[in-house]
Amino acid sequence: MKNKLEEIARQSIDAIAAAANPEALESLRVKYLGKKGELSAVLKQLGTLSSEERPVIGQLANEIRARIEDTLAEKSAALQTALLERRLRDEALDVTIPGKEFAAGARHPLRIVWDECVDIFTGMGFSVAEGPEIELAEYNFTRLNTEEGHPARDRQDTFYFTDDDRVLLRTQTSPVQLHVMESTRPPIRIISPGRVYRKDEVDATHSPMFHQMEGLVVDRGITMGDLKGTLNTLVRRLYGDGAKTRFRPHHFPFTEPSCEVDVQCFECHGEGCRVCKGEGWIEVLGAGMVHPRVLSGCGIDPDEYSGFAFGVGLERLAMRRFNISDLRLLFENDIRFLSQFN
Ligand code: 2NL
Repeated sequence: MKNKLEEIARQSIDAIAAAANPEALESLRVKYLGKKGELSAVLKQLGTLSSEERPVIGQLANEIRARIEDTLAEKSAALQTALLERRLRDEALDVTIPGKEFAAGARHPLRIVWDECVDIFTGMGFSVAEGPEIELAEYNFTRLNTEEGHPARDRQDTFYFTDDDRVLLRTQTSPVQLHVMESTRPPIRIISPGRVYRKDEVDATHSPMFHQMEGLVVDRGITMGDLKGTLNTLVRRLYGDGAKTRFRPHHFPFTEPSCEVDVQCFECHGEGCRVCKGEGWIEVLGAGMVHPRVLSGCGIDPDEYSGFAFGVGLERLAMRRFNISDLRLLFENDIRFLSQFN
């Protein structure tokens, strides 16, 4: 029995030394020291020994149990340390490695002028109104004093969805303003930036989809003076405090009177040059006093209220601001082009 005990001691201590992880160690503890383990199996036979042998073997068994327990504890501590060292090594953070570079995005040039116009007008108390790009011809044309048969409604120029020419892609953002006039009482001060569509062939200055920002003010006693003051502010914020403007008579069906607003050429100061094509002036936007028929069509009494409205093309604004010669560059999403505007 003594031999058997020493055999268990030797085997278990070798096995513990070879254990690779805490789980293996635990199963060795069960195998040698557990209730059904090898040491218990030997101790169960103590009764078969003589009364002289029993205490000697019993003492030896206890010593061996203690030795195995110590060995297990030592090995357990060693495994924990090794595990910790391994984790420290594997999860080490090298704070000297340079950070990963990532490219910061830049706003699209159109978005830059869009945001700028929104800033200028919200600063003057305007709200931003948006609406659907699919509209009724009723709102895109008829209620804007543009009757059936008017050249602007031509199928050559407008994307109609239906054969009866009732539903279309809006050609201007004015329908948004009509919806606002129908649903709210004056005073109204809104701008409506957004996409508009016209059946144009693509070239350096035309695209079937482009962006417009219209504005509308309706209240008691609104005059051409309010129009001029507001649009002069816009032009000076866009082109600098010294910018000179010119309000030139024009015609739009939805305003009366109507005008186009020019800014004096910033390149030649009115002398005439390549930038202004010899004109000395550069056209910026169209505007006018809202036609009384447009007001009454929205349930606003033109005897009580008056208003002004205007429309700006955002592509043209961006092209001039950033000296972009071909409009197509704005829609090709070439990152080499877009990353230049920051
Ligand atoms: C341009 C300039 C313009 C308007 C748009 C407008 C909107 C309503 C009533 C009256 Cl709801 N007018 N918008 C007015 C004048 C000019 O756009 O060059 N358009 C072709």
